[in-house]
Amino acid sequence: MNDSSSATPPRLLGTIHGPADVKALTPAQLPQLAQEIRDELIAVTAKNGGHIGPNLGVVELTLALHRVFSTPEDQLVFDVAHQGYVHKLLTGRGGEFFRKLRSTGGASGFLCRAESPHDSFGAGHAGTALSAALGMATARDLHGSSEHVVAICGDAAFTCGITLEALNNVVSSTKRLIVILNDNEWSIAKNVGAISRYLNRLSTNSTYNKLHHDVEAFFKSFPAGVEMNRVYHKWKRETKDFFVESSLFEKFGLRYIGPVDGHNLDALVKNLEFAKHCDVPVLVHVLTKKGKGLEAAVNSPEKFHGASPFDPVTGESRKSAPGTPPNYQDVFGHALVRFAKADPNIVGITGAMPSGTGLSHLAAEVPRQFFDVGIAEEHAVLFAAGLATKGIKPVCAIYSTFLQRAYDPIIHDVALQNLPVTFCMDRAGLSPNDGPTHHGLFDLAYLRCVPNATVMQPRDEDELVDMLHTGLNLGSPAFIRYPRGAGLGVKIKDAPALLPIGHAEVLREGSNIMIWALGPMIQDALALAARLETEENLSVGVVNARFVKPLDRTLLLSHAACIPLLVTMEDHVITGGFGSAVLEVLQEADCPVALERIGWPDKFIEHGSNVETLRAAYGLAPDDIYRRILGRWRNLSTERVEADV
Ligand SMILES: Cc1ncc(C[n+]2csc(CCOP(=O)(O)OP(=O)(O)O)c2C)c(N)n1
Repeated sequence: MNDSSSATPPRLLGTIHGPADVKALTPAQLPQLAQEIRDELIAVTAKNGGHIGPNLGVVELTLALHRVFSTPEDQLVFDVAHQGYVHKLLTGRGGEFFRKLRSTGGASGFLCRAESPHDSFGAGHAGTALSAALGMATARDLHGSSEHVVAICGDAAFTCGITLEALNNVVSSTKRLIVILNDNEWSIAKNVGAISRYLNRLSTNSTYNKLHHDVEAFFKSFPAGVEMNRVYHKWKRETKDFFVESSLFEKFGLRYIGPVDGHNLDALVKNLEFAKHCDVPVLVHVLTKKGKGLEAAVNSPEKFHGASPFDPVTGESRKSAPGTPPNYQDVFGHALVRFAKADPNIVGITGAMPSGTGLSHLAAEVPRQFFDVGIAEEHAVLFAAGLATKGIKPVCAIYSTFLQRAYDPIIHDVALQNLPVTFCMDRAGLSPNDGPTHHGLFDLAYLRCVPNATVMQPRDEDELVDMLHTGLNLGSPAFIRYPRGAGLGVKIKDAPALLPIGHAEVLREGSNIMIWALGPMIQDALALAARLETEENLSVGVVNARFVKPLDRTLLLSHAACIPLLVTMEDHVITGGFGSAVLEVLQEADCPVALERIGWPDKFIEHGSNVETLRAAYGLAPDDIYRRILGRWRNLSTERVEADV
């Protein structure tokens, strides 16, 4: 897939078709390759957007990994896998494929087993690498084979409970595992919590640093090819004090190596070689600079963690079209600030995503009522439950996809005890460039079955504020889902409304067809209704369902009693979603009305250039839906005529 058609003499990157080509380069050529990789990363992400900061930070580390290990025989398991672009460029996924990064037909923004045999484990959610790598290492031991397994975890991965659960099990599961701690001090925002402070002390502690230099010198004293285990044991003896004083990782039974300069290829290769020959699990602590090579990214690591398209020279974000309405996340964030200022019991909780969720506004304006708990969604929800028992009104702002991780605390701790926690689930619906790990397409299905839950979705940003106000006053668990990106640009009322629970809103009357729609699908439904009326002379109504649970049973059954065709539209999987909720009500009432359910099929939806492209690929473009509704109406009319005859 590499592009070697360039007229200018081939750059080194163009000659890299796989890891063997990386190994064939001389050490002196590596800095040039690193520079070319950085140029490519910047050019592609400036155009397509993407995780530029994390990738610029791991150029040398990834090169060193491919110099020392041999994929796909050896397994590299990247945590979150948003920092796998360099790995892609070194494993035959460069050229045009990479230039279409995160777009239809191009490379995924994450690692993915279906994309390459060099991707030993797919990801997109944080904190999975260590457990998965431990599973692979244990399987290797069971099989009696000898490949290496390397988990590459960011410092923020150690704020995840799962990483710590895996750490707790390493020594009881295997004797051979390499963990790279890629420490750049940043999560998306600055990393938080005690472990982050500990890592900071570890990397700036002069004893450790001195020791690291001593280790370098120690290695230099051995001739090439020396038996590494002997070296290791001598090193261990000579650094006994260090191991006794020991790092946190030593207490978990892993040998700690580091800190290593993550931009010094020679030091990286040497330490990885050493780790490769250890017969105990090791953790190599590598210090990297997020955004290295792009000044704007070094200066603004949070903005450039996952950037929208930007100017490659200045780093300025490409301006959105003039007049673009504010994003849902910011409307939510500002509304929460307003409510929190009026009520000191209202607090906002994020799992390491202050800016993505809009809680950064709360952090800036009412910091006492803001909590960033790290990448710890389970803890975030339990923490909220605890707060709620004492009269605090917690708002958990967690993307729909990441809330999946907190499913048990939602049921067992919040809902079972009927605690008043408000959940604000951004990125509900499609997240097109990110793909299947990030689409928020399952939340209705996983929440609808939970007793005590109220589940809603606003039609626009003003209704989002009403729903937040309603949730905060509900006295039981409230879940509000809303999509990625800009709202409709409607005015936000000065005083929010308390919505009557379980009441839908009729936006347009109709007698032939009634479309019950949710959230962003309402705009499509209104346009379809108008078109069906103009082109087919059909009377089509539209309902803003607002509540998926409790559903407006009364209104629904009244429609079912006199309107021949009902349609549901949702940005969610069809299985178990809003349409299924409607179907259940109709079935329970023995109501024989025709129902057409529009939603995403029972499949994992890949990444794509935009929502429109993906909708078209799955027959969900407005024209497709139009044809589907019309076809159903015509069939129905034929059946009725036949029945009359
Ligand atoms: C379960 C989950 N929660 C939140 C996120 C959003 N997220 C993506 S990357 C990231 C920070 C990762 O930081 P780190 O592991 O240190 O890697 P770095 O980007 O700094 O290399 C977060 C919070 C996620 N991917 N998964």
